[in-house]
Amino acid sequence: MLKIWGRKNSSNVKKVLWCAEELNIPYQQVDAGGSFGKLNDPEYRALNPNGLVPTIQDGDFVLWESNSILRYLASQYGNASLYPADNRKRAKVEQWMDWTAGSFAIPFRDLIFNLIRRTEDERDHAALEAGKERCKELFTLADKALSQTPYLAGETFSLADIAFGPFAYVWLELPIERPALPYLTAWYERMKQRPAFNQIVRIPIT
Ligand SMILES: N[C@@H](CCC(=O)N[C@@H](CS)C(=O)NCC(=O)O)C(=O)O
Repeated sequence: MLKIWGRKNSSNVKKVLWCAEELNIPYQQVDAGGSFGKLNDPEYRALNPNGLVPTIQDGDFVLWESNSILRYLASQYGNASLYPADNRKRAKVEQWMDWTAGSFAIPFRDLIFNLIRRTEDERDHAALEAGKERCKELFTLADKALSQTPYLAGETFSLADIAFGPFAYVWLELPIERPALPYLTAWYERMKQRPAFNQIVRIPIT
């Protein structure tokens, strides 16, 4: 059975669990990272030399990097609408996946770590403010895209929404000042109609 390593409250792990649920792939989730530790165990490092989650084991096949895992699961367990075969449609999905990984990772980490995971003494206020501003810009850009199409990569739900969803959930639920982003909010309401989004992504933010 597919084994998914990673704590359930990690945004990158959530993507993989959500994708597995959408594709109805039976899986076993193994807690690792955060307070669960394990990431420096030699057995884990042998699977993922980065010492990060998520990692998957599918039989003897091992893979890390959450967005690569999404692509693999959709290709291997076949769902043409999540990851379209048409080159141009697929490229749009890839574009948004790369954008979430490349643009969000650092500002989002700076915002979350400083806002909820650090004490007042540990907090880096400059990084927190910069993260807040950048996230605002990025979510505003997503709102603009979502004013054109109901889902990030076009007319249908895809891996792009899965890669973006866990970040958007946290940002939309955090007690911070946000500009009014009606299209992003409407997209969020659409995600809430998906049982797997509610089950995997909408859990307490810790
Ligand atoms: N680019 C990697 C990033 C992985 C990553 O940063 N994972 C974080 C959790 S979101 C992690 O392992 N942090 C250490 C920990 O959880 O202890 C991916 O998308 O898989």
